[in-house]
Amino acid sequence: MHYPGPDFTPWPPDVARRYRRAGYWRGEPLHQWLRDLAARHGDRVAVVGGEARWTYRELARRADRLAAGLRERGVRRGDRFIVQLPNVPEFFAVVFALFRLGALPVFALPAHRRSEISYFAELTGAVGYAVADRYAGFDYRGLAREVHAAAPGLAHVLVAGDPGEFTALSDVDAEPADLPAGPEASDVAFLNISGGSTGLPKLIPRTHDDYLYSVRASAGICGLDESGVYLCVLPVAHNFSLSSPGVLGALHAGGRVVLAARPAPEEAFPLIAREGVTITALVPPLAKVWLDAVPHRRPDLSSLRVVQVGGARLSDEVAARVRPTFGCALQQVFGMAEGLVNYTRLDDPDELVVTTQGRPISPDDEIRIVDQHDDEVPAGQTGQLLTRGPYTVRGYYRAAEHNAVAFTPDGFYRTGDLVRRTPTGHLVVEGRAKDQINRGGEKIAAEEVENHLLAHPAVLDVAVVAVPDPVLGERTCAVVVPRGEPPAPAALRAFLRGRGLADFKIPDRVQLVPAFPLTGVGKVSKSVLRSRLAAALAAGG
Ligand code: J2J
Repeated sequence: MHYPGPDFTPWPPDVARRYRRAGYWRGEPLHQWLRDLAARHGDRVAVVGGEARWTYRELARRADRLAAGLRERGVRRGDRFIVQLPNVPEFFAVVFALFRLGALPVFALPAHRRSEISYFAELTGAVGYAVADRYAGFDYRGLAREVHAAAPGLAHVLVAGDPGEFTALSDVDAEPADLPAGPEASDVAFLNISGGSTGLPKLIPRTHDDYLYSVRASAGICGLDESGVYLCVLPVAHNFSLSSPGVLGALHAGGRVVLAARPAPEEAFPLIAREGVTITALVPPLAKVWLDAVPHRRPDLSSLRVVQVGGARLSDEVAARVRPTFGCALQQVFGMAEGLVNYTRLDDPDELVVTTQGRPISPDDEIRIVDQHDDEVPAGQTGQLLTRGPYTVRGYYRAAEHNAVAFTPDGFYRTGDLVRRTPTGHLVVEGRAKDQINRGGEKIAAEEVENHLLAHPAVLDVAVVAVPDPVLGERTCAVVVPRGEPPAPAALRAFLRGRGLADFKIPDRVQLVPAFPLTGVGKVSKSVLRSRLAAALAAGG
């Protein structure tokens, strides 16, 4: 299948020159970066996960041997390789091995299922797929079997743990003596997943240069140094936990990464005490769960310096509880896998930390807040956020048509977020213009779920919208106009599961209606649907 559009939309040459001259892009590819870290911090512990404690040297050695093993099996520079690993140390060996070869990891979330993974395989023409044997009660070898049957191009299925009929990751091992030269820093290093707002998920090509800049600058903003211990509780491959400053930021500082298999307080709190964790990153619903757990569990959190919260809007009330309850600083993080990341700073006054979502990393992050005609709104007013800068991409992977609407002609990314800016330059997220549901940090493109539901014979029309939720912030509701006999909600959910859709995208509620409220131009009015549903919910419906 041929996909229109380039794999990668480069920055204009004069802009790229400017970013290099400013020292943002340093010409260092990620595998070289790891080698330098290993030279500097060799015997220090880099990654802790389960029983494993890998030093920097050990991590670099494993990545090199795995790279040589993959090379022997035919993996080449420019190949794509789907990586769907949970929070296990092998994640690092695999991605740095791929970086070393110049093959591109395609980051998938542990929650993704056949629908998402098959699509990534098809879109990217991936040659391989790395999974864990089992995780959170799910057997990924079964998923690999299904995906492989539909995408025979996936020549290498690698399994961390018991491989079944596939290849054990530990068997991919060779002397790294004559590996060819690795990729350039200006090359695309990997494909990130976008939250998405369209029918099919989008992939985001990030270069070594641009990503490392965001990691380095983020580590600085978060005050990470060799004494830093980062606890990774969110999925490691998510942009937040990978780079803001995340696991890579902790490595950059010569600190230690601690991987939590599950984010629940009973797992995370003992790890914080045992490892002396200094910083961690949470989504708002998880922050609430942790805050509520502190009075009962009385954990030793005395090592914590910073708790970051981001991925979805944190309410001011919950934000205000963080410092008194955890005894450390709160940092709000408003970021996106496409690039731009905003942080409240550690020396910001409390008022700003509690009520804003921070300000951009870079002095060269360009921010425009505009109305529906792309005209800037007056200072302090709410509008749509557009951005471009030294670590914000200029286009999605193989998506020419979508790029024409998702980016302005002069290269600004349309975030779809509604924000206002305070006089201090901090952004406050006021809402969203994109057709997406943010379910406690997990992003759901309404159109993607709608397209699946439209394939059901008893669904004439459907609109997937957000309904307010006290725990998650938002949940999903599929509003369905039936064709003939109304389908049972449970049957629709089972139908979506059967189509291999990730669980978090399965609608929480299904509402049957005879017809949709229409806008003036005859389109479904989702805003009317949303307010009707919210009103019905508030009234106890
Ligand atoms: C409101 N909405 C937010 C916040 C993200 C750091 C942190 C988060 C992400 C992330 C990330 C928000 N308040 N604090 O990649 O590096 C919503 C916005 C945004 C979208 C991006 C990082 N923080 N959001 O969440 O690519 O709508 O990245 O455009 O998953 O999440 O989602 P994603």
